[in-house]
Amino acid sequence: MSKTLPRLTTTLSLAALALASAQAGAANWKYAIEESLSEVQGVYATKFKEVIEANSDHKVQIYPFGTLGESVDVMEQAQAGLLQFVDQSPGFTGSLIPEAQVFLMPYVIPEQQSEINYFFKNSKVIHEHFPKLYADKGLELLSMFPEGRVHITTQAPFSSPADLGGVKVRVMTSPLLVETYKAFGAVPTPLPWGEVFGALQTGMIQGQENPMFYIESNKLYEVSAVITDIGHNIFTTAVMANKDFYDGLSDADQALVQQAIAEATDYILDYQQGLEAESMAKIQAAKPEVRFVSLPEDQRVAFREASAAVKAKFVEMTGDSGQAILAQMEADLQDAKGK
Ligand code: 6CS
Repeated sequence: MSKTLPRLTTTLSLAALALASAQAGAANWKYAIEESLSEVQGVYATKFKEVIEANSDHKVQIYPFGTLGESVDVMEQAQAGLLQFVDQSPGFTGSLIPEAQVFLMPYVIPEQQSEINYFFKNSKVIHEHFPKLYADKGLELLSMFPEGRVHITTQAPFSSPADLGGVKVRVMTSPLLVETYKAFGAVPTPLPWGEVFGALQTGMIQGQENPMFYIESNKLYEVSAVITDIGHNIFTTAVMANKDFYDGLSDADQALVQQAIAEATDYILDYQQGLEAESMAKIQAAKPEVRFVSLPEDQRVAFREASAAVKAKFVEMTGDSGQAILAQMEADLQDAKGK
């Protein structure tokens, strides 16, 4: 036997040990989203994954919509610790954390993109108040970001709440969205996302609301005649981690997660510049007869006035806690003015 063999064996076992310990520190994190990889939540999650994987031995596996169930199923899996990260929008979180519905209230968020971005990056309501509410549900709130202005698809044009009388409009499952569309004169129909296209196709519902990119990527225009902007809201979403998992991470890994979240948030705000116009152009090319309507200000007034009842409902649903959230949000939006 060669005398060098024991030394070689030692060297090899040291290398194996180093590899094993690196692997012990290397984790596989599961991250579920409500959209496909090429849609806004998917682009965000992909950037997050890139930053994590470029700066550690960890791997991030992204589960797009449809792979693990509907949004509510995925949230249960995240709360149970089966998933480490989850993206869920307040339109669904509203039944778990009623205060999250503040993001659904019509005519509250400004229309100016720079103000919207400033609000999402700097507001106290998002960075100080909501983390406590999410923590109570076993979730570490990592980020909230906008996904674009919400548009309403219908089969016929409308210019007033009276025109929406009897029109069944699908909403996400938040009770506040139901109140919103009641106030807007329509018949709100809460449905999980997976049922929306079929319900439009069969005429079970006549309309729904979503950002333009989502109307385009899911071909909702194929089962709609009119796409209307009444300027009532933007679509907000949130990324969270299972709280026990997050609390159990080393300081270095928590810092890494925060770095990936910060980079993904900057990236997604930038990524969405021009996305609405591009999506509109694609819809126009695919179905030239689709009618785009932007309600003039004098016709928006009736919808703005109707939204006062929604604010009252929000306060009724959330009590003192919701009122404090609303007051902080209004102060943050005031601070974002002109930014
Ligand atoms: O309307 C919905 O249910 C979906 N809309 C968007 C933009 N993202 C995910 C959500 O499931």
